[in-house]
Amino acid sequence: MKQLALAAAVVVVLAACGKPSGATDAGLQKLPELKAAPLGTERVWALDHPLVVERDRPPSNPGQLAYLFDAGYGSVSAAPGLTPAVFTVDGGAPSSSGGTPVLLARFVHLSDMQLADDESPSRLVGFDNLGDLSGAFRPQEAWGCQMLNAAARSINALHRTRPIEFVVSGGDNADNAQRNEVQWFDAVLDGAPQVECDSGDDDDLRPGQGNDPKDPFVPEGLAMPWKWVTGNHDVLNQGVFQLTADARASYVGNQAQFGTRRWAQGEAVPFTGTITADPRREALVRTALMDEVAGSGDGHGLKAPGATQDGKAFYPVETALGRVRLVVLDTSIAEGSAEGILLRDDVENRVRPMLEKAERDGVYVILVSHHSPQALTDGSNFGGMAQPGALTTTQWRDFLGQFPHVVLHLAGHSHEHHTRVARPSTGHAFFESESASIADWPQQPRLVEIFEEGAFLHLKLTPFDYAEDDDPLAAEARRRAALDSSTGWAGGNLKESGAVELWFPKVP
Ligand SMILES: [Ca+2]
Ligand SMILES: [Ca+2]
Ligand SMILES: [Ca+2]
Ligand SMILES: [Ca+2]
Repeated sequence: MKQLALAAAVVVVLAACGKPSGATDAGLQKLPELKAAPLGTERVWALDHPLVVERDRPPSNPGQLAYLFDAGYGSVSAAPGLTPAVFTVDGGAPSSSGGTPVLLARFVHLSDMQLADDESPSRLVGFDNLGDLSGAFRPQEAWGCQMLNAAARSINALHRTRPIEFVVSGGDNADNAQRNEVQWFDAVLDGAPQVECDSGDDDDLRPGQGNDPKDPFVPEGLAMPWKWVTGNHDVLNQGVFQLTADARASYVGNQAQFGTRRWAQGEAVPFTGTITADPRREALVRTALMDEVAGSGDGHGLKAPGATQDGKAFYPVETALGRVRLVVLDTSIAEGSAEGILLRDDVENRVRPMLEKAERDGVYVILVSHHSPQALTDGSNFGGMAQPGALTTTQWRDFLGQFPHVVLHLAGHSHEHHTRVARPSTGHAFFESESASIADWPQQPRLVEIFEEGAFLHLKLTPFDYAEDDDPLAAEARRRAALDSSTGWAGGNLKESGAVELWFPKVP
């Protein structure tokens, strides 16, 4: 009964506050600039409630969500800074090189935003579970644009302390390969005059401006360029299923078959049945995705010659001092499957020339892809089919081992911070590291700093929380993500803090 009353109230509000979609609202203001953004080595937000798997209380049910908040899930406190874990390629003690550190490059890795149009018929919320499909629904997913804006505010504050050259994505920028999701991602990071992350009905969940995630707002926008990396969620339905003609038609239709959200009926999900169609929900096949991103802002790396061939993003990113170069790889599989792939043809024709050039130039290389080498497959996992010419994890590591300037392969996808040393059977050892997501707790990008220090490169990867200062919507999103994590509904183990220092011997 209570829910019905609430739904009726929301419908009244909608009728009262309807306005043409895309209209600009006068008087909207950016949030104030942050005074400071602490790094994770100074302070982090920590969960107050231990992990207890609440199998019978799905946070997708507003009654259960309220119960879980009352039970203390979602409560967070500021905790002391993280102590970095130290890695060397030979497993020995870190070198006390004695050299004065010289900063070679400083950038941010921002991974797995999974910005979701939570009202789309493409949603598969009905499949949300405690296991492999935990990502089908998140109680914070409607707040994605506010979370991304909060991350941009923190990155800009760090930049004002010491310049950050660029932000590189970790992939899974959108959740569902949808045009409006990609456009929202671009608009928030590029600092559009206004963005409204709302589709179908123009919803106003709480009357008034700037007080709910479906309200328009003025994003801060990054103060530095950002670079695109493609993830499985950027090219597939829910990160798993191919965008068939039927799937593409359903995206812009009015039937929610597998569960979505219909705010007019309140927060409860999944809703199945007839919803308001929206052409801005167009599914983006990978060539259309490349065109959409390349056509926004400065093109986000995709205007480099040959960068978007075959709809796959492979390109280099230079750093200002010219001593370190990023090489972006596209490991997504448009034919289906959440896991990653590297095809021998792409490696030989697109990656090898970039690595050979880096070697000729004497430049250190950081590879960046959505999937880590550990997540490389032949494409035959759930939702996909075997692809000819796929490299195994071992073959990829052995390939990289031939290039002495390869220092690190940086990735996302796992939604957890993880670091390891890769020791190929031939060639040299290097590092692999995955950053956590923005979508799920701990919702942290990482600052990547590369120093030259005596006979070593010294890499510091440091997570940091997005700011919630003057931003109750970002704070609400954090508490929801905390609740999702500590009730077991987000999956994952979160064993590593993500603060690491990596020592790599310089190439003579
Ligand atoms: Ca979930
Ligand atoms: Ca809506
Ligand atoms: Ca709205
Ligand atoms: Ca509102």
